[in-house]
Amino acid sequence: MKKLKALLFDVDGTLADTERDGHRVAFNKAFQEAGLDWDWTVELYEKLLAVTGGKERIRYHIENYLEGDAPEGVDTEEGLQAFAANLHQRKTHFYLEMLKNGEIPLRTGAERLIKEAKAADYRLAIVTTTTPANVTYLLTSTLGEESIDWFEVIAAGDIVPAKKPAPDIYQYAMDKMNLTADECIAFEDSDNGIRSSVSANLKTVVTVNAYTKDQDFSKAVIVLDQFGEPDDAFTVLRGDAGDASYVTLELLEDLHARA
Ligand code: XBP
Ligand code: MG
Repeated sequence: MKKLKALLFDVDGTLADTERDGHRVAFNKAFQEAGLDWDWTVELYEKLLAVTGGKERIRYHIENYLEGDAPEGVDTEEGLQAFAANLHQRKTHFYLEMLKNGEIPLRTGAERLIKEAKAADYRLAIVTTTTPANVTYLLTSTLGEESIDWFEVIAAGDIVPAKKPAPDIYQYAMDKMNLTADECIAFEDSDNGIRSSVSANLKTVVTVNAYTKDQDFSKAVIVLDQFGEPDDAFTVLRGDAGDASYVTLELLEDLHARA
């Protein structure tokens, strides 16, 4: 077994609970601005989360959930692509505005874990399907400007054509860092996320959220409700955390060392 060298963090749902009150709200603002009467409710959005990536999610909605007339021009592949890209650009604008206003905090224990790992010289990376600017703004608005430099690689958005659940984005990050899967641990929150990380042969710690708590995480090394803090213990939903009551580097070393 190789030494544990790096922690690879998903963003949406893992570092921050971004989907329901962040991305979803920003999509709806973009729809409203564009004069579309679409409303991505909390329930509908759960179904749309089957597809990762905002542009891809807009297309998926048009192709599968549209009630009433399709917007003009989406009947050709180019038209559909351009429509999704334009709408998504505005969605990103509204999402960044929310981040700038500090409306989206990190999840419990995320800041502590990142800082402890950095202090102990673990290498850090972000591995996500979201737009790169969304990551930059989330990190700087929660951890400060300098936090961008704590992450050796920020693998995000369209940097690989096949988004999660494909393993490509994890593979991309590990290639950039010149690391193999057995030198890393991944952190995920969703079915699409763990399918991606496990396909890249990564041991994966899952912290669930309201949208993902009933998904299948049988391939995770441990499933928790949160990273936790010394005074705010996690609940272990699957697996064995030993004596730990929050995610520590010691627990990660222990999980990494297990078969
Ligand atoms: C996250 C996503 C993202 C966001 C939206 O998946 O699916 O698409 O919902 O981001 P994961 P963009 O956490 O598995 O990386 O709109 O910027 O694409
Ligand atoms: Mg996620």
